[in-house]
Amino acid sequence: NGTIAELEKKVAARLSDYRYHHVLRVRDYAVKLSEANHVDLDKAEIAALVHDYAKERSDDDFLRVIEEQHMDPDLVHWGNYVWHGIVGAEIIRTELGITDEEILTAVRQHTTGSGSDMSRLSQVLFMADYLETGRTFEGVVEARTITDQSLSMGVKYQIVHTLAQLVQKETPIYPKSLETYNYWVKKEN
Ligand code: DGI
Ligand code: FE
Ligand code: FE
Ligand code: FE
Repeated sequence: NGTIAELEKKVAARLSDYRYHHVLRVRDYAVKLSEANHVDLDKAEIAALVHDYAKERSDDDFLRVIEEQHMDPDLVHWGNYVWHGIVGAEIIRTELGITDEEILTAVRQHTTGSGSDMSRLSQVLFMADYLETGRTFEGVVEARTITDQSLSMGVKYQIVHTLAQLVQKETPIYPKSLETYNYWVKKEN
């Protein structure tokens, strides 16, 4: 239901200009990765446009949705970086009318990744968010090259490097991130 232009307007209305432009760059990168990896372009475009839709909501907004939708009570112990994907998917369903479970799951998995249940669509969104042309972290060129060669090797690169950085900064690790690491680190290609 609705066109891409309408979806763009609804997303833009909920985000700062800075973050909306990130979203548009993720869309472009997701379309490019989808073409190379035989992923449905329309699903990838929609998933990218909505992936950070809830990122600028208040903590109270997320806590209310966790309670109202009877989500995992452990979620309350985490923060925006976990909520905007997992709880955000329910907000996207309600407010944007997106019901495609593959798209919603890609949004749920876009920050932490996941183990064996990551679809190619989820992998594309996870990598597009990491590699979009505005990203400038050390290693981004290498990460783009690896991902051009193999989407799954890109996923492995990202989770290894993100986890190493979180440990370096002594930041709490969400268990799903560890599950993602343990699954993908064993992958050969
Ligand atoms: O929303 P974006 O900034 O575009 O990107 P994102 O949703 O992938 O969030 C990335 C941030 O989340 C990045 O700074 C690393 C952080 N992150 C990912 N997994 C974990 C995490 N932070 C903590 N503390 N623990 C995690 O397990
Ligand atoms: Fe995000
Ligand atoms: Fe990400
Ligand atoms: Fe993002």
